[in-house]
Amino acid sequence: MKRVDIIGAATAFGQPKLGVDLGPDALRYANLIEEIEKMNIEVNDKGNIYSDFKVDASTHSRRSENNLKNYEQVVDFSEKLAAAADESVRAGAFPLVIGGDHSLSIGSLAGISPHYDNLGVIWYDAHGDLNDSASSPSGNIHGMPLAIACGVGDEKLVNIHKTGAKIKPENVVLIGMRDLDEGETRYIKDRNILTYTMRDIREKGISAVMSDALEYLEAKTDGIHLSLDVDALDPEETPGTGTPVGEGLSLWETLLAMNILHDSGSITSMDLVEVNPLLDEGNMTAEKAVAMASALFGRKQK
Ligand code: B3U
Ligand code: MN
Ligand code: MN
Repeated sequence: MKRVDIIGAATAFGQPKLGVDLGPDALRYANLIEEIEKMNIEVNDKGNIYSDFKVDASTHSRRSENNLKNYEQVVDFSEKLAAAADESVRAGAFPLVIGGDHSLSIGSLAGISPHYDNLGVIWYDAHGDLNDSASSPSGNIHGMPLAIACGVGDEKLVNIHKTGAKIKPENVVLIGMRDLDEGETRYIKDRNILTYTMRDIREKGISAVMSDALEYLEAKTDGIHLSLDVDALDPEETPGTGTPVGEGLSLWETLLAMNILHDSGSITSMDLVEVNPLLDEGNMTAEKAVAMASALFGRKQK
């Protein structure tokens, strides 16, 4: 790896709560850059990307007609982020996109995927983020980015940066699932997406799950993007996030998962999303998120 590019995705438009756009700076305050540098990796902090639209309380209560909240804002932000992520991969760097809500993955995957023939994706999250405007119960776009990357959903969002689907459903693995909507469950079944629910993780153990996921993806992809939503973890571990769901992964399970991914050498880019410092206890969610990223870059657990 030549270097890690930190791309701050300061967006909150994919969901209704103020504060998640401050996530990138909370992660920097928790020493994200210094911790990765400790692994003898060069880090280039590219600063934050902001939408030209202003974030305010009224933005967050607006509901557009097509059940896509803050639609124009998300389109605008996704184009900007895609350009930055594209540039980073082009330069030979590992893009680490720090959020920001999970709608940022529309832009990161749009920018990264054109550099691969078959990009794999590990979606480590309590949620599938596989809704479209018809199936979404909320209209929040952070519940839709994986479907959009697979080519399902609003035309403009699907065609960000490059026309059409960015990834194939058979190159996706879902890990940590415990809050799926009906439409998402149907989509997973129809496309036969490899899915590990919390029950699967309890039965098999996180280590076997990660090895199986890697084996499945490595056989048919030429790069693997990790999209890590901190709400994959139990809210006791990561309270500073907008849509916590109980009975989640522990920190040690996640650090072990990140170590296994590191040892594989197969991860080529990453999103670290949904840290909301305004909902946090101190800065503990950001601190744990930094520990997870450090583990992906090689910091070993004792
Ligand atoms: N599936 C629900 C809830 C949700 C999705 N992602 C998050 N929450 N973080 C929805 O609104 O699409
Ligand atoms: Mn998510
Ligand atoms: Mn989530």
